[in-house]
Amino acid sequence: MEIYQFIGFGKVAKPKTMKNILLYTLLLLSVTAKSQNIIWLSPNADKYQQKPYVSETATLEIEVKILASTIPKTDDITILRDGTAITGKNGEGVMQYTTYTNTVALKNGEQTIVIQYKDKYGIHKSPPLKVFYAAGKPSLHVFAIGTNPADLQYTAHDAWDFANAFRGQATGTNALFEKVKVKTLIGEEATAAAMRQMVNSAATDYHAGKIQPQDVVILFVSTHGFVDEFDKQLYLKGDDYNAYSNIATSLGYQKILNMFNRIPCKKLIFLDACYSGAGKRNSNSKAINDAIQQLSRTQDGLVTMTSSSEDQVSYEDDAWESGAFTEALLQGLQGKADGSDGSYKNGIISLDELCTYANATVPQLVKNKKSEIQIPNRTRDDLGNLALFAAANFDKNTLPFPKGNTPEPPKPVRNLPNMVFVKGGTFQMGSNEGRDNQKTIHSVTLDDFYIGKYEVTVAEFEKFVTATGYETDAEKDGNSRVYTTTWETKVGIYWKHDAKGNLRPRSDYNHPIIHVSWNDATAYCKWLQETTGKGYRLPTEAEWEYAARGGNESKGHKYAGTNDESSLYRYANFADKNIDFDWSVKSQNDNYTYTAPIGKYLSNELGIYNMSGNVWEWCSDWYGSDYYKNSSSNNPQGANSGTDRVLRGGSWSSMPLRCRIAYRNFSAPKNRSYSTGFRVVFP
Ligand SMILES: [Ca+2]
Ligand SMILES: [Ca+2]
Repeated sequence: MEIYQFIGFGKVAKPKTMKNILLYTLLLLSVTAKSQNIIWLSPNADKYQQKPYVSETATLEIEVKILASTIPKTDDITILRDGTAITGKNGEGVMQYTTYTNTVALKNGEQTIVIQYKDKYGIHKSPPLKVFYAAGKPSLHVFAIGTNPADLQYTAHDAWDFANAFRGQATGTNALFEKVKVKTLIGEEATAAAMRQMVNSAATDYHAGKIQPQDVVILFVSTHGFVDEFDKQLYLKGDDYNAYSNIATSLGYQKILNMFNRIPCKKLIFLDACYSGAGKRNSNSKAINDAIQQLSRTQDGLVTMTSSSEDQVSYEDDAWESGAFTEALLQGLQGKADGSDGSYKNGIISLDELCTYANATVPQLVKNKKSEIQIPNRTRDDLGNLALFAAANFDKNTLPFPKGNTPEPPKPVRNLPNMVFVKGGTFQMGSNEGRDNQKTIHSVTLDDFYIGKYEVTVAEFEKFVTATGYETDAEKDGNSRVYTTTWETKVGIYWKHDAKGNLRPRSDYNHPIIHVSWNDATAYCKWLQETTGKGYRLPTEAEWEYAARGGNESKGHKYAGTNDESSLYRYANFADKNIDFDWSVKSQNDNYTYTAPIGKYLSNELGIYNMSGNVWEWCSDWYGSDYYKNSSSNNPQGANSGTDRVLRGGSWSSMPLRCRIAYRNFSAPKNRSYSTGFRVVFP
């Protein structure tokens, strides 16, 4: 057995089984065959081949294992720093069996350490170890990304507030950092391309010397995330995210790690990777956390903290004016985290203290407001005692939240569609003008109902899609109908696009939803039903016409709100002088070429908007061209069967004739276009 001690496997149990004896023999043969080896034990040079090991102190404890055919002597060992032999700080070092330890004095900056061992066979060198040491304080680099999804209020604010809280950390007597540099991407500027560029800039800044190895880099990201079904990777959605090019419009978490792996700093990632639902964030947090845990563990000097743990949802609330996670982090930095991990209070918040405080506080906040469970999660604790923040230098309001980046996300997403009460009654449905399908004026009696004051907006529809993951017919089939200079079916167009097929800016989410089929409109109503317990549905054709006529306050107008075709521009968005159709009315200007935001024109007698024009509106009925001849008089529901559903009211592309209240249009239930939308009724 002595032979094993001789080559120095002192820390390994002696072989007791045949299998182990065989392994030992193979190892021995391999050592002998390759002659001598010097292996770094500490620091582990394998981990630092490309980037330097960053020493916090001016001296470095080293430990190597020397595999040799004879017992090494300390005299035979030399420490080379940048090729020059130096003596160890404590003299000649210690040789214990095959393990050699010593303490090396470091120069300022980067240097290469090599351990050399000389025997009768020659000189043997360890792999080089790059070491970086900097006297003085590190600098802090904060990168903060906050997109502005319509279903969440505070993601952009969170990123802004978190980043700016650090601005004061380089000032005053207790400043922890030499410099603090803050970069933010907020709201619309946080496109996927800009996010990638920001992450890349950390690596380029490092190679340009703007970020030093001893520095601390913090990345804070607050946005929706998803785990791709094909590559199982976590992606963080850009503000320009669209489902058709979901990867291209997102930032891969793996991409962040790849870039961060190139820089040897201490890297902290705070991730609020929201997933869905108003006021809720990542509802598939298990998949997200699994992806983060798996990836981050392999990265050096990197801690990732997420806003919630497995199978939990992250929340935000008006009372905090932020997500629970950011609220707790900011409270912690302001001083509440000091001593939270059991250490004494010293005014300095360490990473451990901040994480401990967030872990204790987020569940409380969420339990109090939402009666739900949310516990933040972190990948590992090897940077735990990193001093992060001097509480006295908390600086939340150095800069106001940027204007022009939609600081207040569209409010309607929080609200249900605005509804107008329509008192039931009896009216004369149909008209003797126009096509035959409108003729046979007949008496119809309706019960009371409520109808949408406006057409359903893009923001309202997005709320539904975000909550349910619903795919519209346009998305399933991969196209919709748009108007460019001609009418055309265009690939890749769906509810996020405008009538020309361009992606709508978020500021246009107050326009009516278009590119939705009857099926889509019905699915939206069903979701509203399930969410509210109220009987949301599409209006019947009779309800639509009665409401458009002004119900029991009707003045008998031809168009919703007016009988005067020459003043239609005040009541409706139709084919006016702004668009060049053969049938455009060049004498009128309604100010909009395509769709107009809801509520832009005058309402009808009941205070309902855009019943004439803007977008065609789906009704629940099957279309029957001669239905009026044998319609039931009491709450008629339309034809018993058919191939098309009813569309009413005309649109931005219609001549006045088609914007008349009595005008009947129709299309197949899965058809959708630049001009088809809807509004809802209940019960
Ligand atoms: Ca118009
Ligand atoms: Ca309309």
